[in-house]
Amino acid sequence: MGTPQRVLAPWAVLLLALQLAGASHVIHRSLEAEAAPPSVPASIVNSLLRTGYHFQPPMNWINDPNAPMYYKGWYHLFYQYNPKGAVWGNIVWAHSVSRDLINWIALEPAIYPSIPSDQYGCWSGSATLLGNGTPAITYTGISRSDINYQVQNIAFPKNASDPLLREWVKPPELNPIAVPEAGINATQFRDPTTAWFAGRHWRMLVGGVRGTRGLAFVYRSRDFMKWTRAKHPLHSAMTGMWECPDFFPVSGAGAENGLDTSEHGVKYVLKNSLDLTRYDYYTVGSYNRSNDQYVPDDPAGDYRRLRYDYGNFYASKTFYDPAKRRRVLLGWANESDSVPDDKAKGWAGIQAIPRKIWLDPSGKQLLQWPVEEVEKLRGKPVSVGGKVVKPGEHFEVTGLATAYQADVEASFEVSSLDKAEPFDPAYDNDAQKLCGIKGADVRGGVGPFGLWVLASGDLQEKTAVFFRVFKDGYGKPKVLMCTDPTKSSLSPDLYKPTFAGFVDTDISSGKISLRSLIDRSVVESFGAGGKTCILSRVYPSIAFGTGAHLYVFNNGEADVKVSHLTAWDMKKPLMNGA
Ligand SMILES: *[C@@H]1O[C@H](CO)[C@@H](O)[C@H](O)[C@H]1NC(C)=O
Ligand SMILES: *[C@@H]1O[C@H](CO)[C@@H](O)[C@H](O)[C@H]1NC(C)=O
Ligand SMILES: *[C@@H]1O[C@H](CO)[C@@H](O)[C@H](O)[C@H]1NC(C)=O
Ligand SMILES: *[C@H]1O[C@@H](CO)[C@H](O)[C@@H](O)[C@@H]1NC(C)=O
Repeated sequence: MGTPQRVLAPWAVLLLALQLAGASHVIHRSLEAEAAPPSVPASIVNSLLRTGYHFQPPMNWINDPNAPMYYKGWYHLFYQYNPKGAVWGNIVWAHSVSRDLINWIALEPAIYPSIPSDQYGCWSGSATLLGNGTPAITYTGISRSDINYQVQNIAFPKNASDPLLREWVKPPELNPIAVPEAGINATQFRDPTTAWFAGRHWRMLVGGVRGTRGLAFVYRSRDFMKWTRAKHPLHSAMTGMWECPDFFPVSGAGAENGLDTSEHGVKYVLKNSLDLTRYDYYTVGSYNRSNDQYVPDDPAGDYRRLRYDYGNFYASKTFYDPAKRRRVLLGWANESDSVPDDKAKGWAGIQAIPRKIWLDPSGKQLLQWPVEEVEKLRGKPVSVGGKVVKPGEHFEVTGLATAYQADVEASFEVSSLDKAEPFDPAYDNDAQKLCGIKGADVRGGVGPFGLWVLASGDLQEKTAVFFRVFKDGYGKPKVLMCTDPTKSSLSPDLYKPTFAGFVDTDISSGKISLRSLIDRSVVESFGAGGKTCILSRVYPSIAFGTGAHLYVFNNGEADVKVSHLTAWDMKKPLMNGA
């Protein structure tokens, strides 16, 4: 694996020194001069399509977020990283720190192959703050060269007084802390969670599979050093391999404060990343501390499939932020371009904007909202109020300096739900397919209405983020939220799925809200206050830079009023020296 490359630019060292000296205000870099788009479709290998305020290193491949935590005034984010290229491989844990989850400083890789039990790769894992406040990291190591033989390892800070936690030690007498015993498939045994303390033991989960049954193994320890597997997994379901399990308490329906992983929750959330579909699913349920069993509230929940995000969002992980008493979710979004394009541009993968998450007042699902710190990037607002969009009409939201790098919040009000189309129950579990058939350009009854983002002035290119309201057999409204990228680019070889999810919201008043974080090749949207979220990667060939526009459209038969819409151009934060 060799020695990982330095990722800390010299000027970042200087900024870091300034921040450590107390000058920890936000440092914005000015936007680079934006070139006018060319008149012929360009290659997607274009610096104007590199994201502006989503997390990424200066170059190379990234995937799963690892061990997010708050320690001595700093947020830490580690992530799966290939120091040698823009495709997966040579995996180490890169490391960045932040005061606000938005401005990031790159440090040296923190965890890289250095002991027999991780010599062929350091895969995903988590951080736990121990009783004395010191963090520990548990992670998956690859210990054989012939197959991806997986064991679990532990690492501690070399110097716990260093708030930046730059160096980690892997005690040889402890590692590995767990091996695939008889009955466990050694190539399907990974991604330890943050541990929690209950009774006299610490517990942590490790993802796995038995046959086609995905499961979360439970490991217990009294001292955090010696770990023993419990007889029964925490939970399992016939879904294939569970990667990156995450398990945490929530403080009650509608309560926005987060809980430390060891605190008692009114409810618990179990998330797993399904290797088969490559999406993150979760259930809300109850956890019994005496037998370490978790039971989803909705017995069909393991298959009915609530998702954090209905777009590109995988291998996510949460952590408890004691500074703001909230639980924060981080997730990886991959590219939707081709591997040759990734190699040509020299980078692949971003992290979604960190989201605060809490239990919806219904108790049935989570709500998610971009952390408030992202609002510090907002520039001058542009507002629209009380504007009615007639069937088949659209209007441009003008005055935004950078419609390609913006934050948009909109509240819509539908005049009447009478014209809602009948809902075909065949699509009950397949919003994405329904959106594929009823995309943004297919005329509807109530909707499609919403935003055209990253749109060219002639509307040849546009990504539609919208709602469409149906009526089920009992006349009850059913709301679909969708991102339709089929017209997002004239460039070939792009993955353009019509990502979609249903929105469990009461639209009887006709009101619904939408927020979109637009960032050059990212459209990250939050429907109905964060009930349904969709992150899409798109690569416009003309609607980039100053060629990008923002519109509101209504392709239904009912009038839609834009009660309020505010859009802000977004500044570029400090981003790992890039
Ligand atoms: C540990 O970190 C603290 C804070 O950064 C520093 O003052 C101290 O010198 C470090 N100790 C060692 C042994 O490096
Ligand atoms: C272990 O998992 C791998 C990857 O899914 C599979 O190819 C292999 O057959 C499994 N081995 C056993 C013994 O089930
Ligand atoms: C929790 O598990 C224990 C031990 O199996 C059992 O006695 C108890 O009834 C369970 N509690 C609930 C609320 O199910
Ligand atoms: C992201 O890329 C697309 C297109 O190549 C794949 O279809 C997805 O499976 C992939 N997602 C993940 C999580 O790997």
